[in-house]
Amino acid sequence: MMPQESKMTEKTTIAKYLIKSLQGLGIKHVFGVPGDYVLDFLDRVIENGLDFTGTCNELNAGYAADGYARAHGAGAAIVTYGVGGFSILNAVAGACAEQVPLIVISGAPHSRQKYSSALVHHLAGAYNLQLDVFKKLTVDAAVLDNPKTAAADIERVLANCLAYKKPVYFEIPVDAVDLECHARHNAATAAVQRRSEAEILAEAVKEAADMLNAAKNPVIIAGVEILRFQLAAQALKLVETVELPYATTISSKSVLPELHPQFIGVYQGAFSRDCVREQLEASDCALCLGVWMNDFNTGMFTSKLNQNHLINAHADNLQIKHHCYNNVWLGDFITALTPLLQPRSFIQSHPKNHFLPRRDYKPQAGKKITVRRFYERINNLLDDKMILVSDTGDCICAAPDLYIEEAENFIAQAYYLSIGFALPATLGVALARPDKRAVLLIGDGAFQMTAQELSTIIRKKRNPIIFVLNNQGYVIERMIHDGAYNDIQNWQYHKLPEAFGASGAGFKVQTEDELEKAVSIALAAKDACALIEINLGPTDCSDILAELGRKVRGMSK
Ligand SMILES: Cc1ncc(C[n+]2csc(CCOP(=O)(O)OP(=O)(O)O)c2C)c(N)n1
Ligand SMILES: [Mg+2]
Repeated sequence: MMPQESKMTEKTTIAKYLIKSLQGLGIKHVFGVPGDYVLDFLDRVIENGLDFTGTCNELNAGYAADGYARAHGAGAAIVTYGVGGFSILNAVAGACAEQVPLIVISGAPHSRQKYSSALVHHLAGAYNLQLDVFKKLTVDAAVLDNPKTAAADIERVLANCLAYKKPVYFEIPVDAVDLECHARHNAATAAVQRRSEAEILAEAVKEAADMLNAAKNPVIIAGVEILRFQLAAQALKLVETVELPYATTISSKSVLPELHPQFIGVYQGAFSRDCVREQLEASDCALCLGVWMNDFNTGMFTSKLNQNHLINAHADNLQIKHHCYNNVWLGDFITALTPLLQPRSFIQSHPKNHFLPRRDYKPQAGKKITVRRFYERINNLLDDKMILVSDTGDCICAAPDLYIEEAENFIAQAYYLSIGFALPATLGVALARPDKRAVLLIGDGAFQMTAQELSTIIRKKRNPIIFVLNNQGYVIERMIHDGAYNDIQNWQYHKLPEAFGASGAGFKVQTEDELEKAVSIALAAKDACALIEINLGPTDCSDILAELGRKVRGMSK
């Protein structure tokens, strides 16, 4: 697992080497909140040319860095000890669950105080408590207090972050920031290769190829690991070489382009559109590439994919029917499998039916806006210059039906599902991808969790179009189990841009023509953010949410 060796070393400092290593990963923007234990490190960050974006709290810094990582490959957040470190934890848990390479850097008290057990501020218990907690949610962690080992620690921790696509943690005591250390010249932090065992790979590939070649109507399901491990080009090559129809899941929506003749739709078990479900469940061989079979991706475990017809490849192992192969790396499997498959004729194997969500949309003056009509309008708004970000709530239930033309233009925390993720994540996406315009769908409940970050979006002059779906509370919970606890204070959401310093960027929409007007102003103001508040009935929701509510209600009985 060690990066490539190089004997040339150069004199640097712990802080400078960590910053240079982040820059080596292509990171230009970092997020966080200052505090006395991290100020010297933040000075080095700024002096060495990283853009530090201060967020309103640490949780939001974590979400912003997560969004940046999803859009860019890796992201970093910088916090102070204790109060900052413990505040960011839910974002780290989300990155751990969703396999996102999020790098957390925390300042820490002077080493002398640690060794004398001085009762310094922000200490919640033992000095190593924060490190111990982070170790549970990260793939690797290091305290950078020893100049002899710091450079190697930095390289190892970052290499593991990228290899396993999991969060990592660094802690730097204030006295260690400027300690001199020797680091390898041009250390290739990213040079970690995941490998397969050749004989196991060959046997697995042969069995999979025989099964696929003998099948009458095979299909491919492209999963989220294709996205995380940057295997989309290889997966698309396989799909196009063999001309098989493919589907995705909500976690992997848009991992391959949806504007493609072989695309069937998003599969979610019984929640899928009929034409998607029928083709997948009638298939006599489904090749699943990096699919997470969790509750949300399988329509609350209603999926009826026959285990006897499944080839289920994950990052490091592969299951065919009822047996497993270990030490088979997904990238190697796809590359080795492609030439062994007999190409089908497109006419014979192309999807019998795609789910085509885009319909003509003509606004009707004075007509109250509904959930169904709103998403019809969104489907006519999205294009290949936009990245759609969705929070948890009815919007993620409606998302399978939204049409994302180009690959990798959809971002959501579709498994961990922490509400409020998407607004700060949009800040990260907007900084990582200035070439695209972010479009955010977020419920009023989720928005109230992390709303302050709208002010950072405005401060950083980003231009997302933010739709706040105001149904006066938690409609997803209302559909599952209603009670007064699902109602929230009805904010004047459209007034917030002005309160945060952006005049003319807020719109309140009650009718279809008001939506039209707001959208056209937002599109014309290409460089400014817009917040469009959509006023919906308290139980108006998507078909999928209505079905999910029935299912979850049934499960709890
Ligand atoms: C941090 C967090 N707390 C609580 C929940 C449980 N939860 C899931 S959806 C939801 C309501 C979301 O409301 P809103 O954002 O308004 O979307 P809507 O359901 O109304 O479309 C809640 C509270 C959660 N997923 N994450
Ligand atoms: Mg709501």
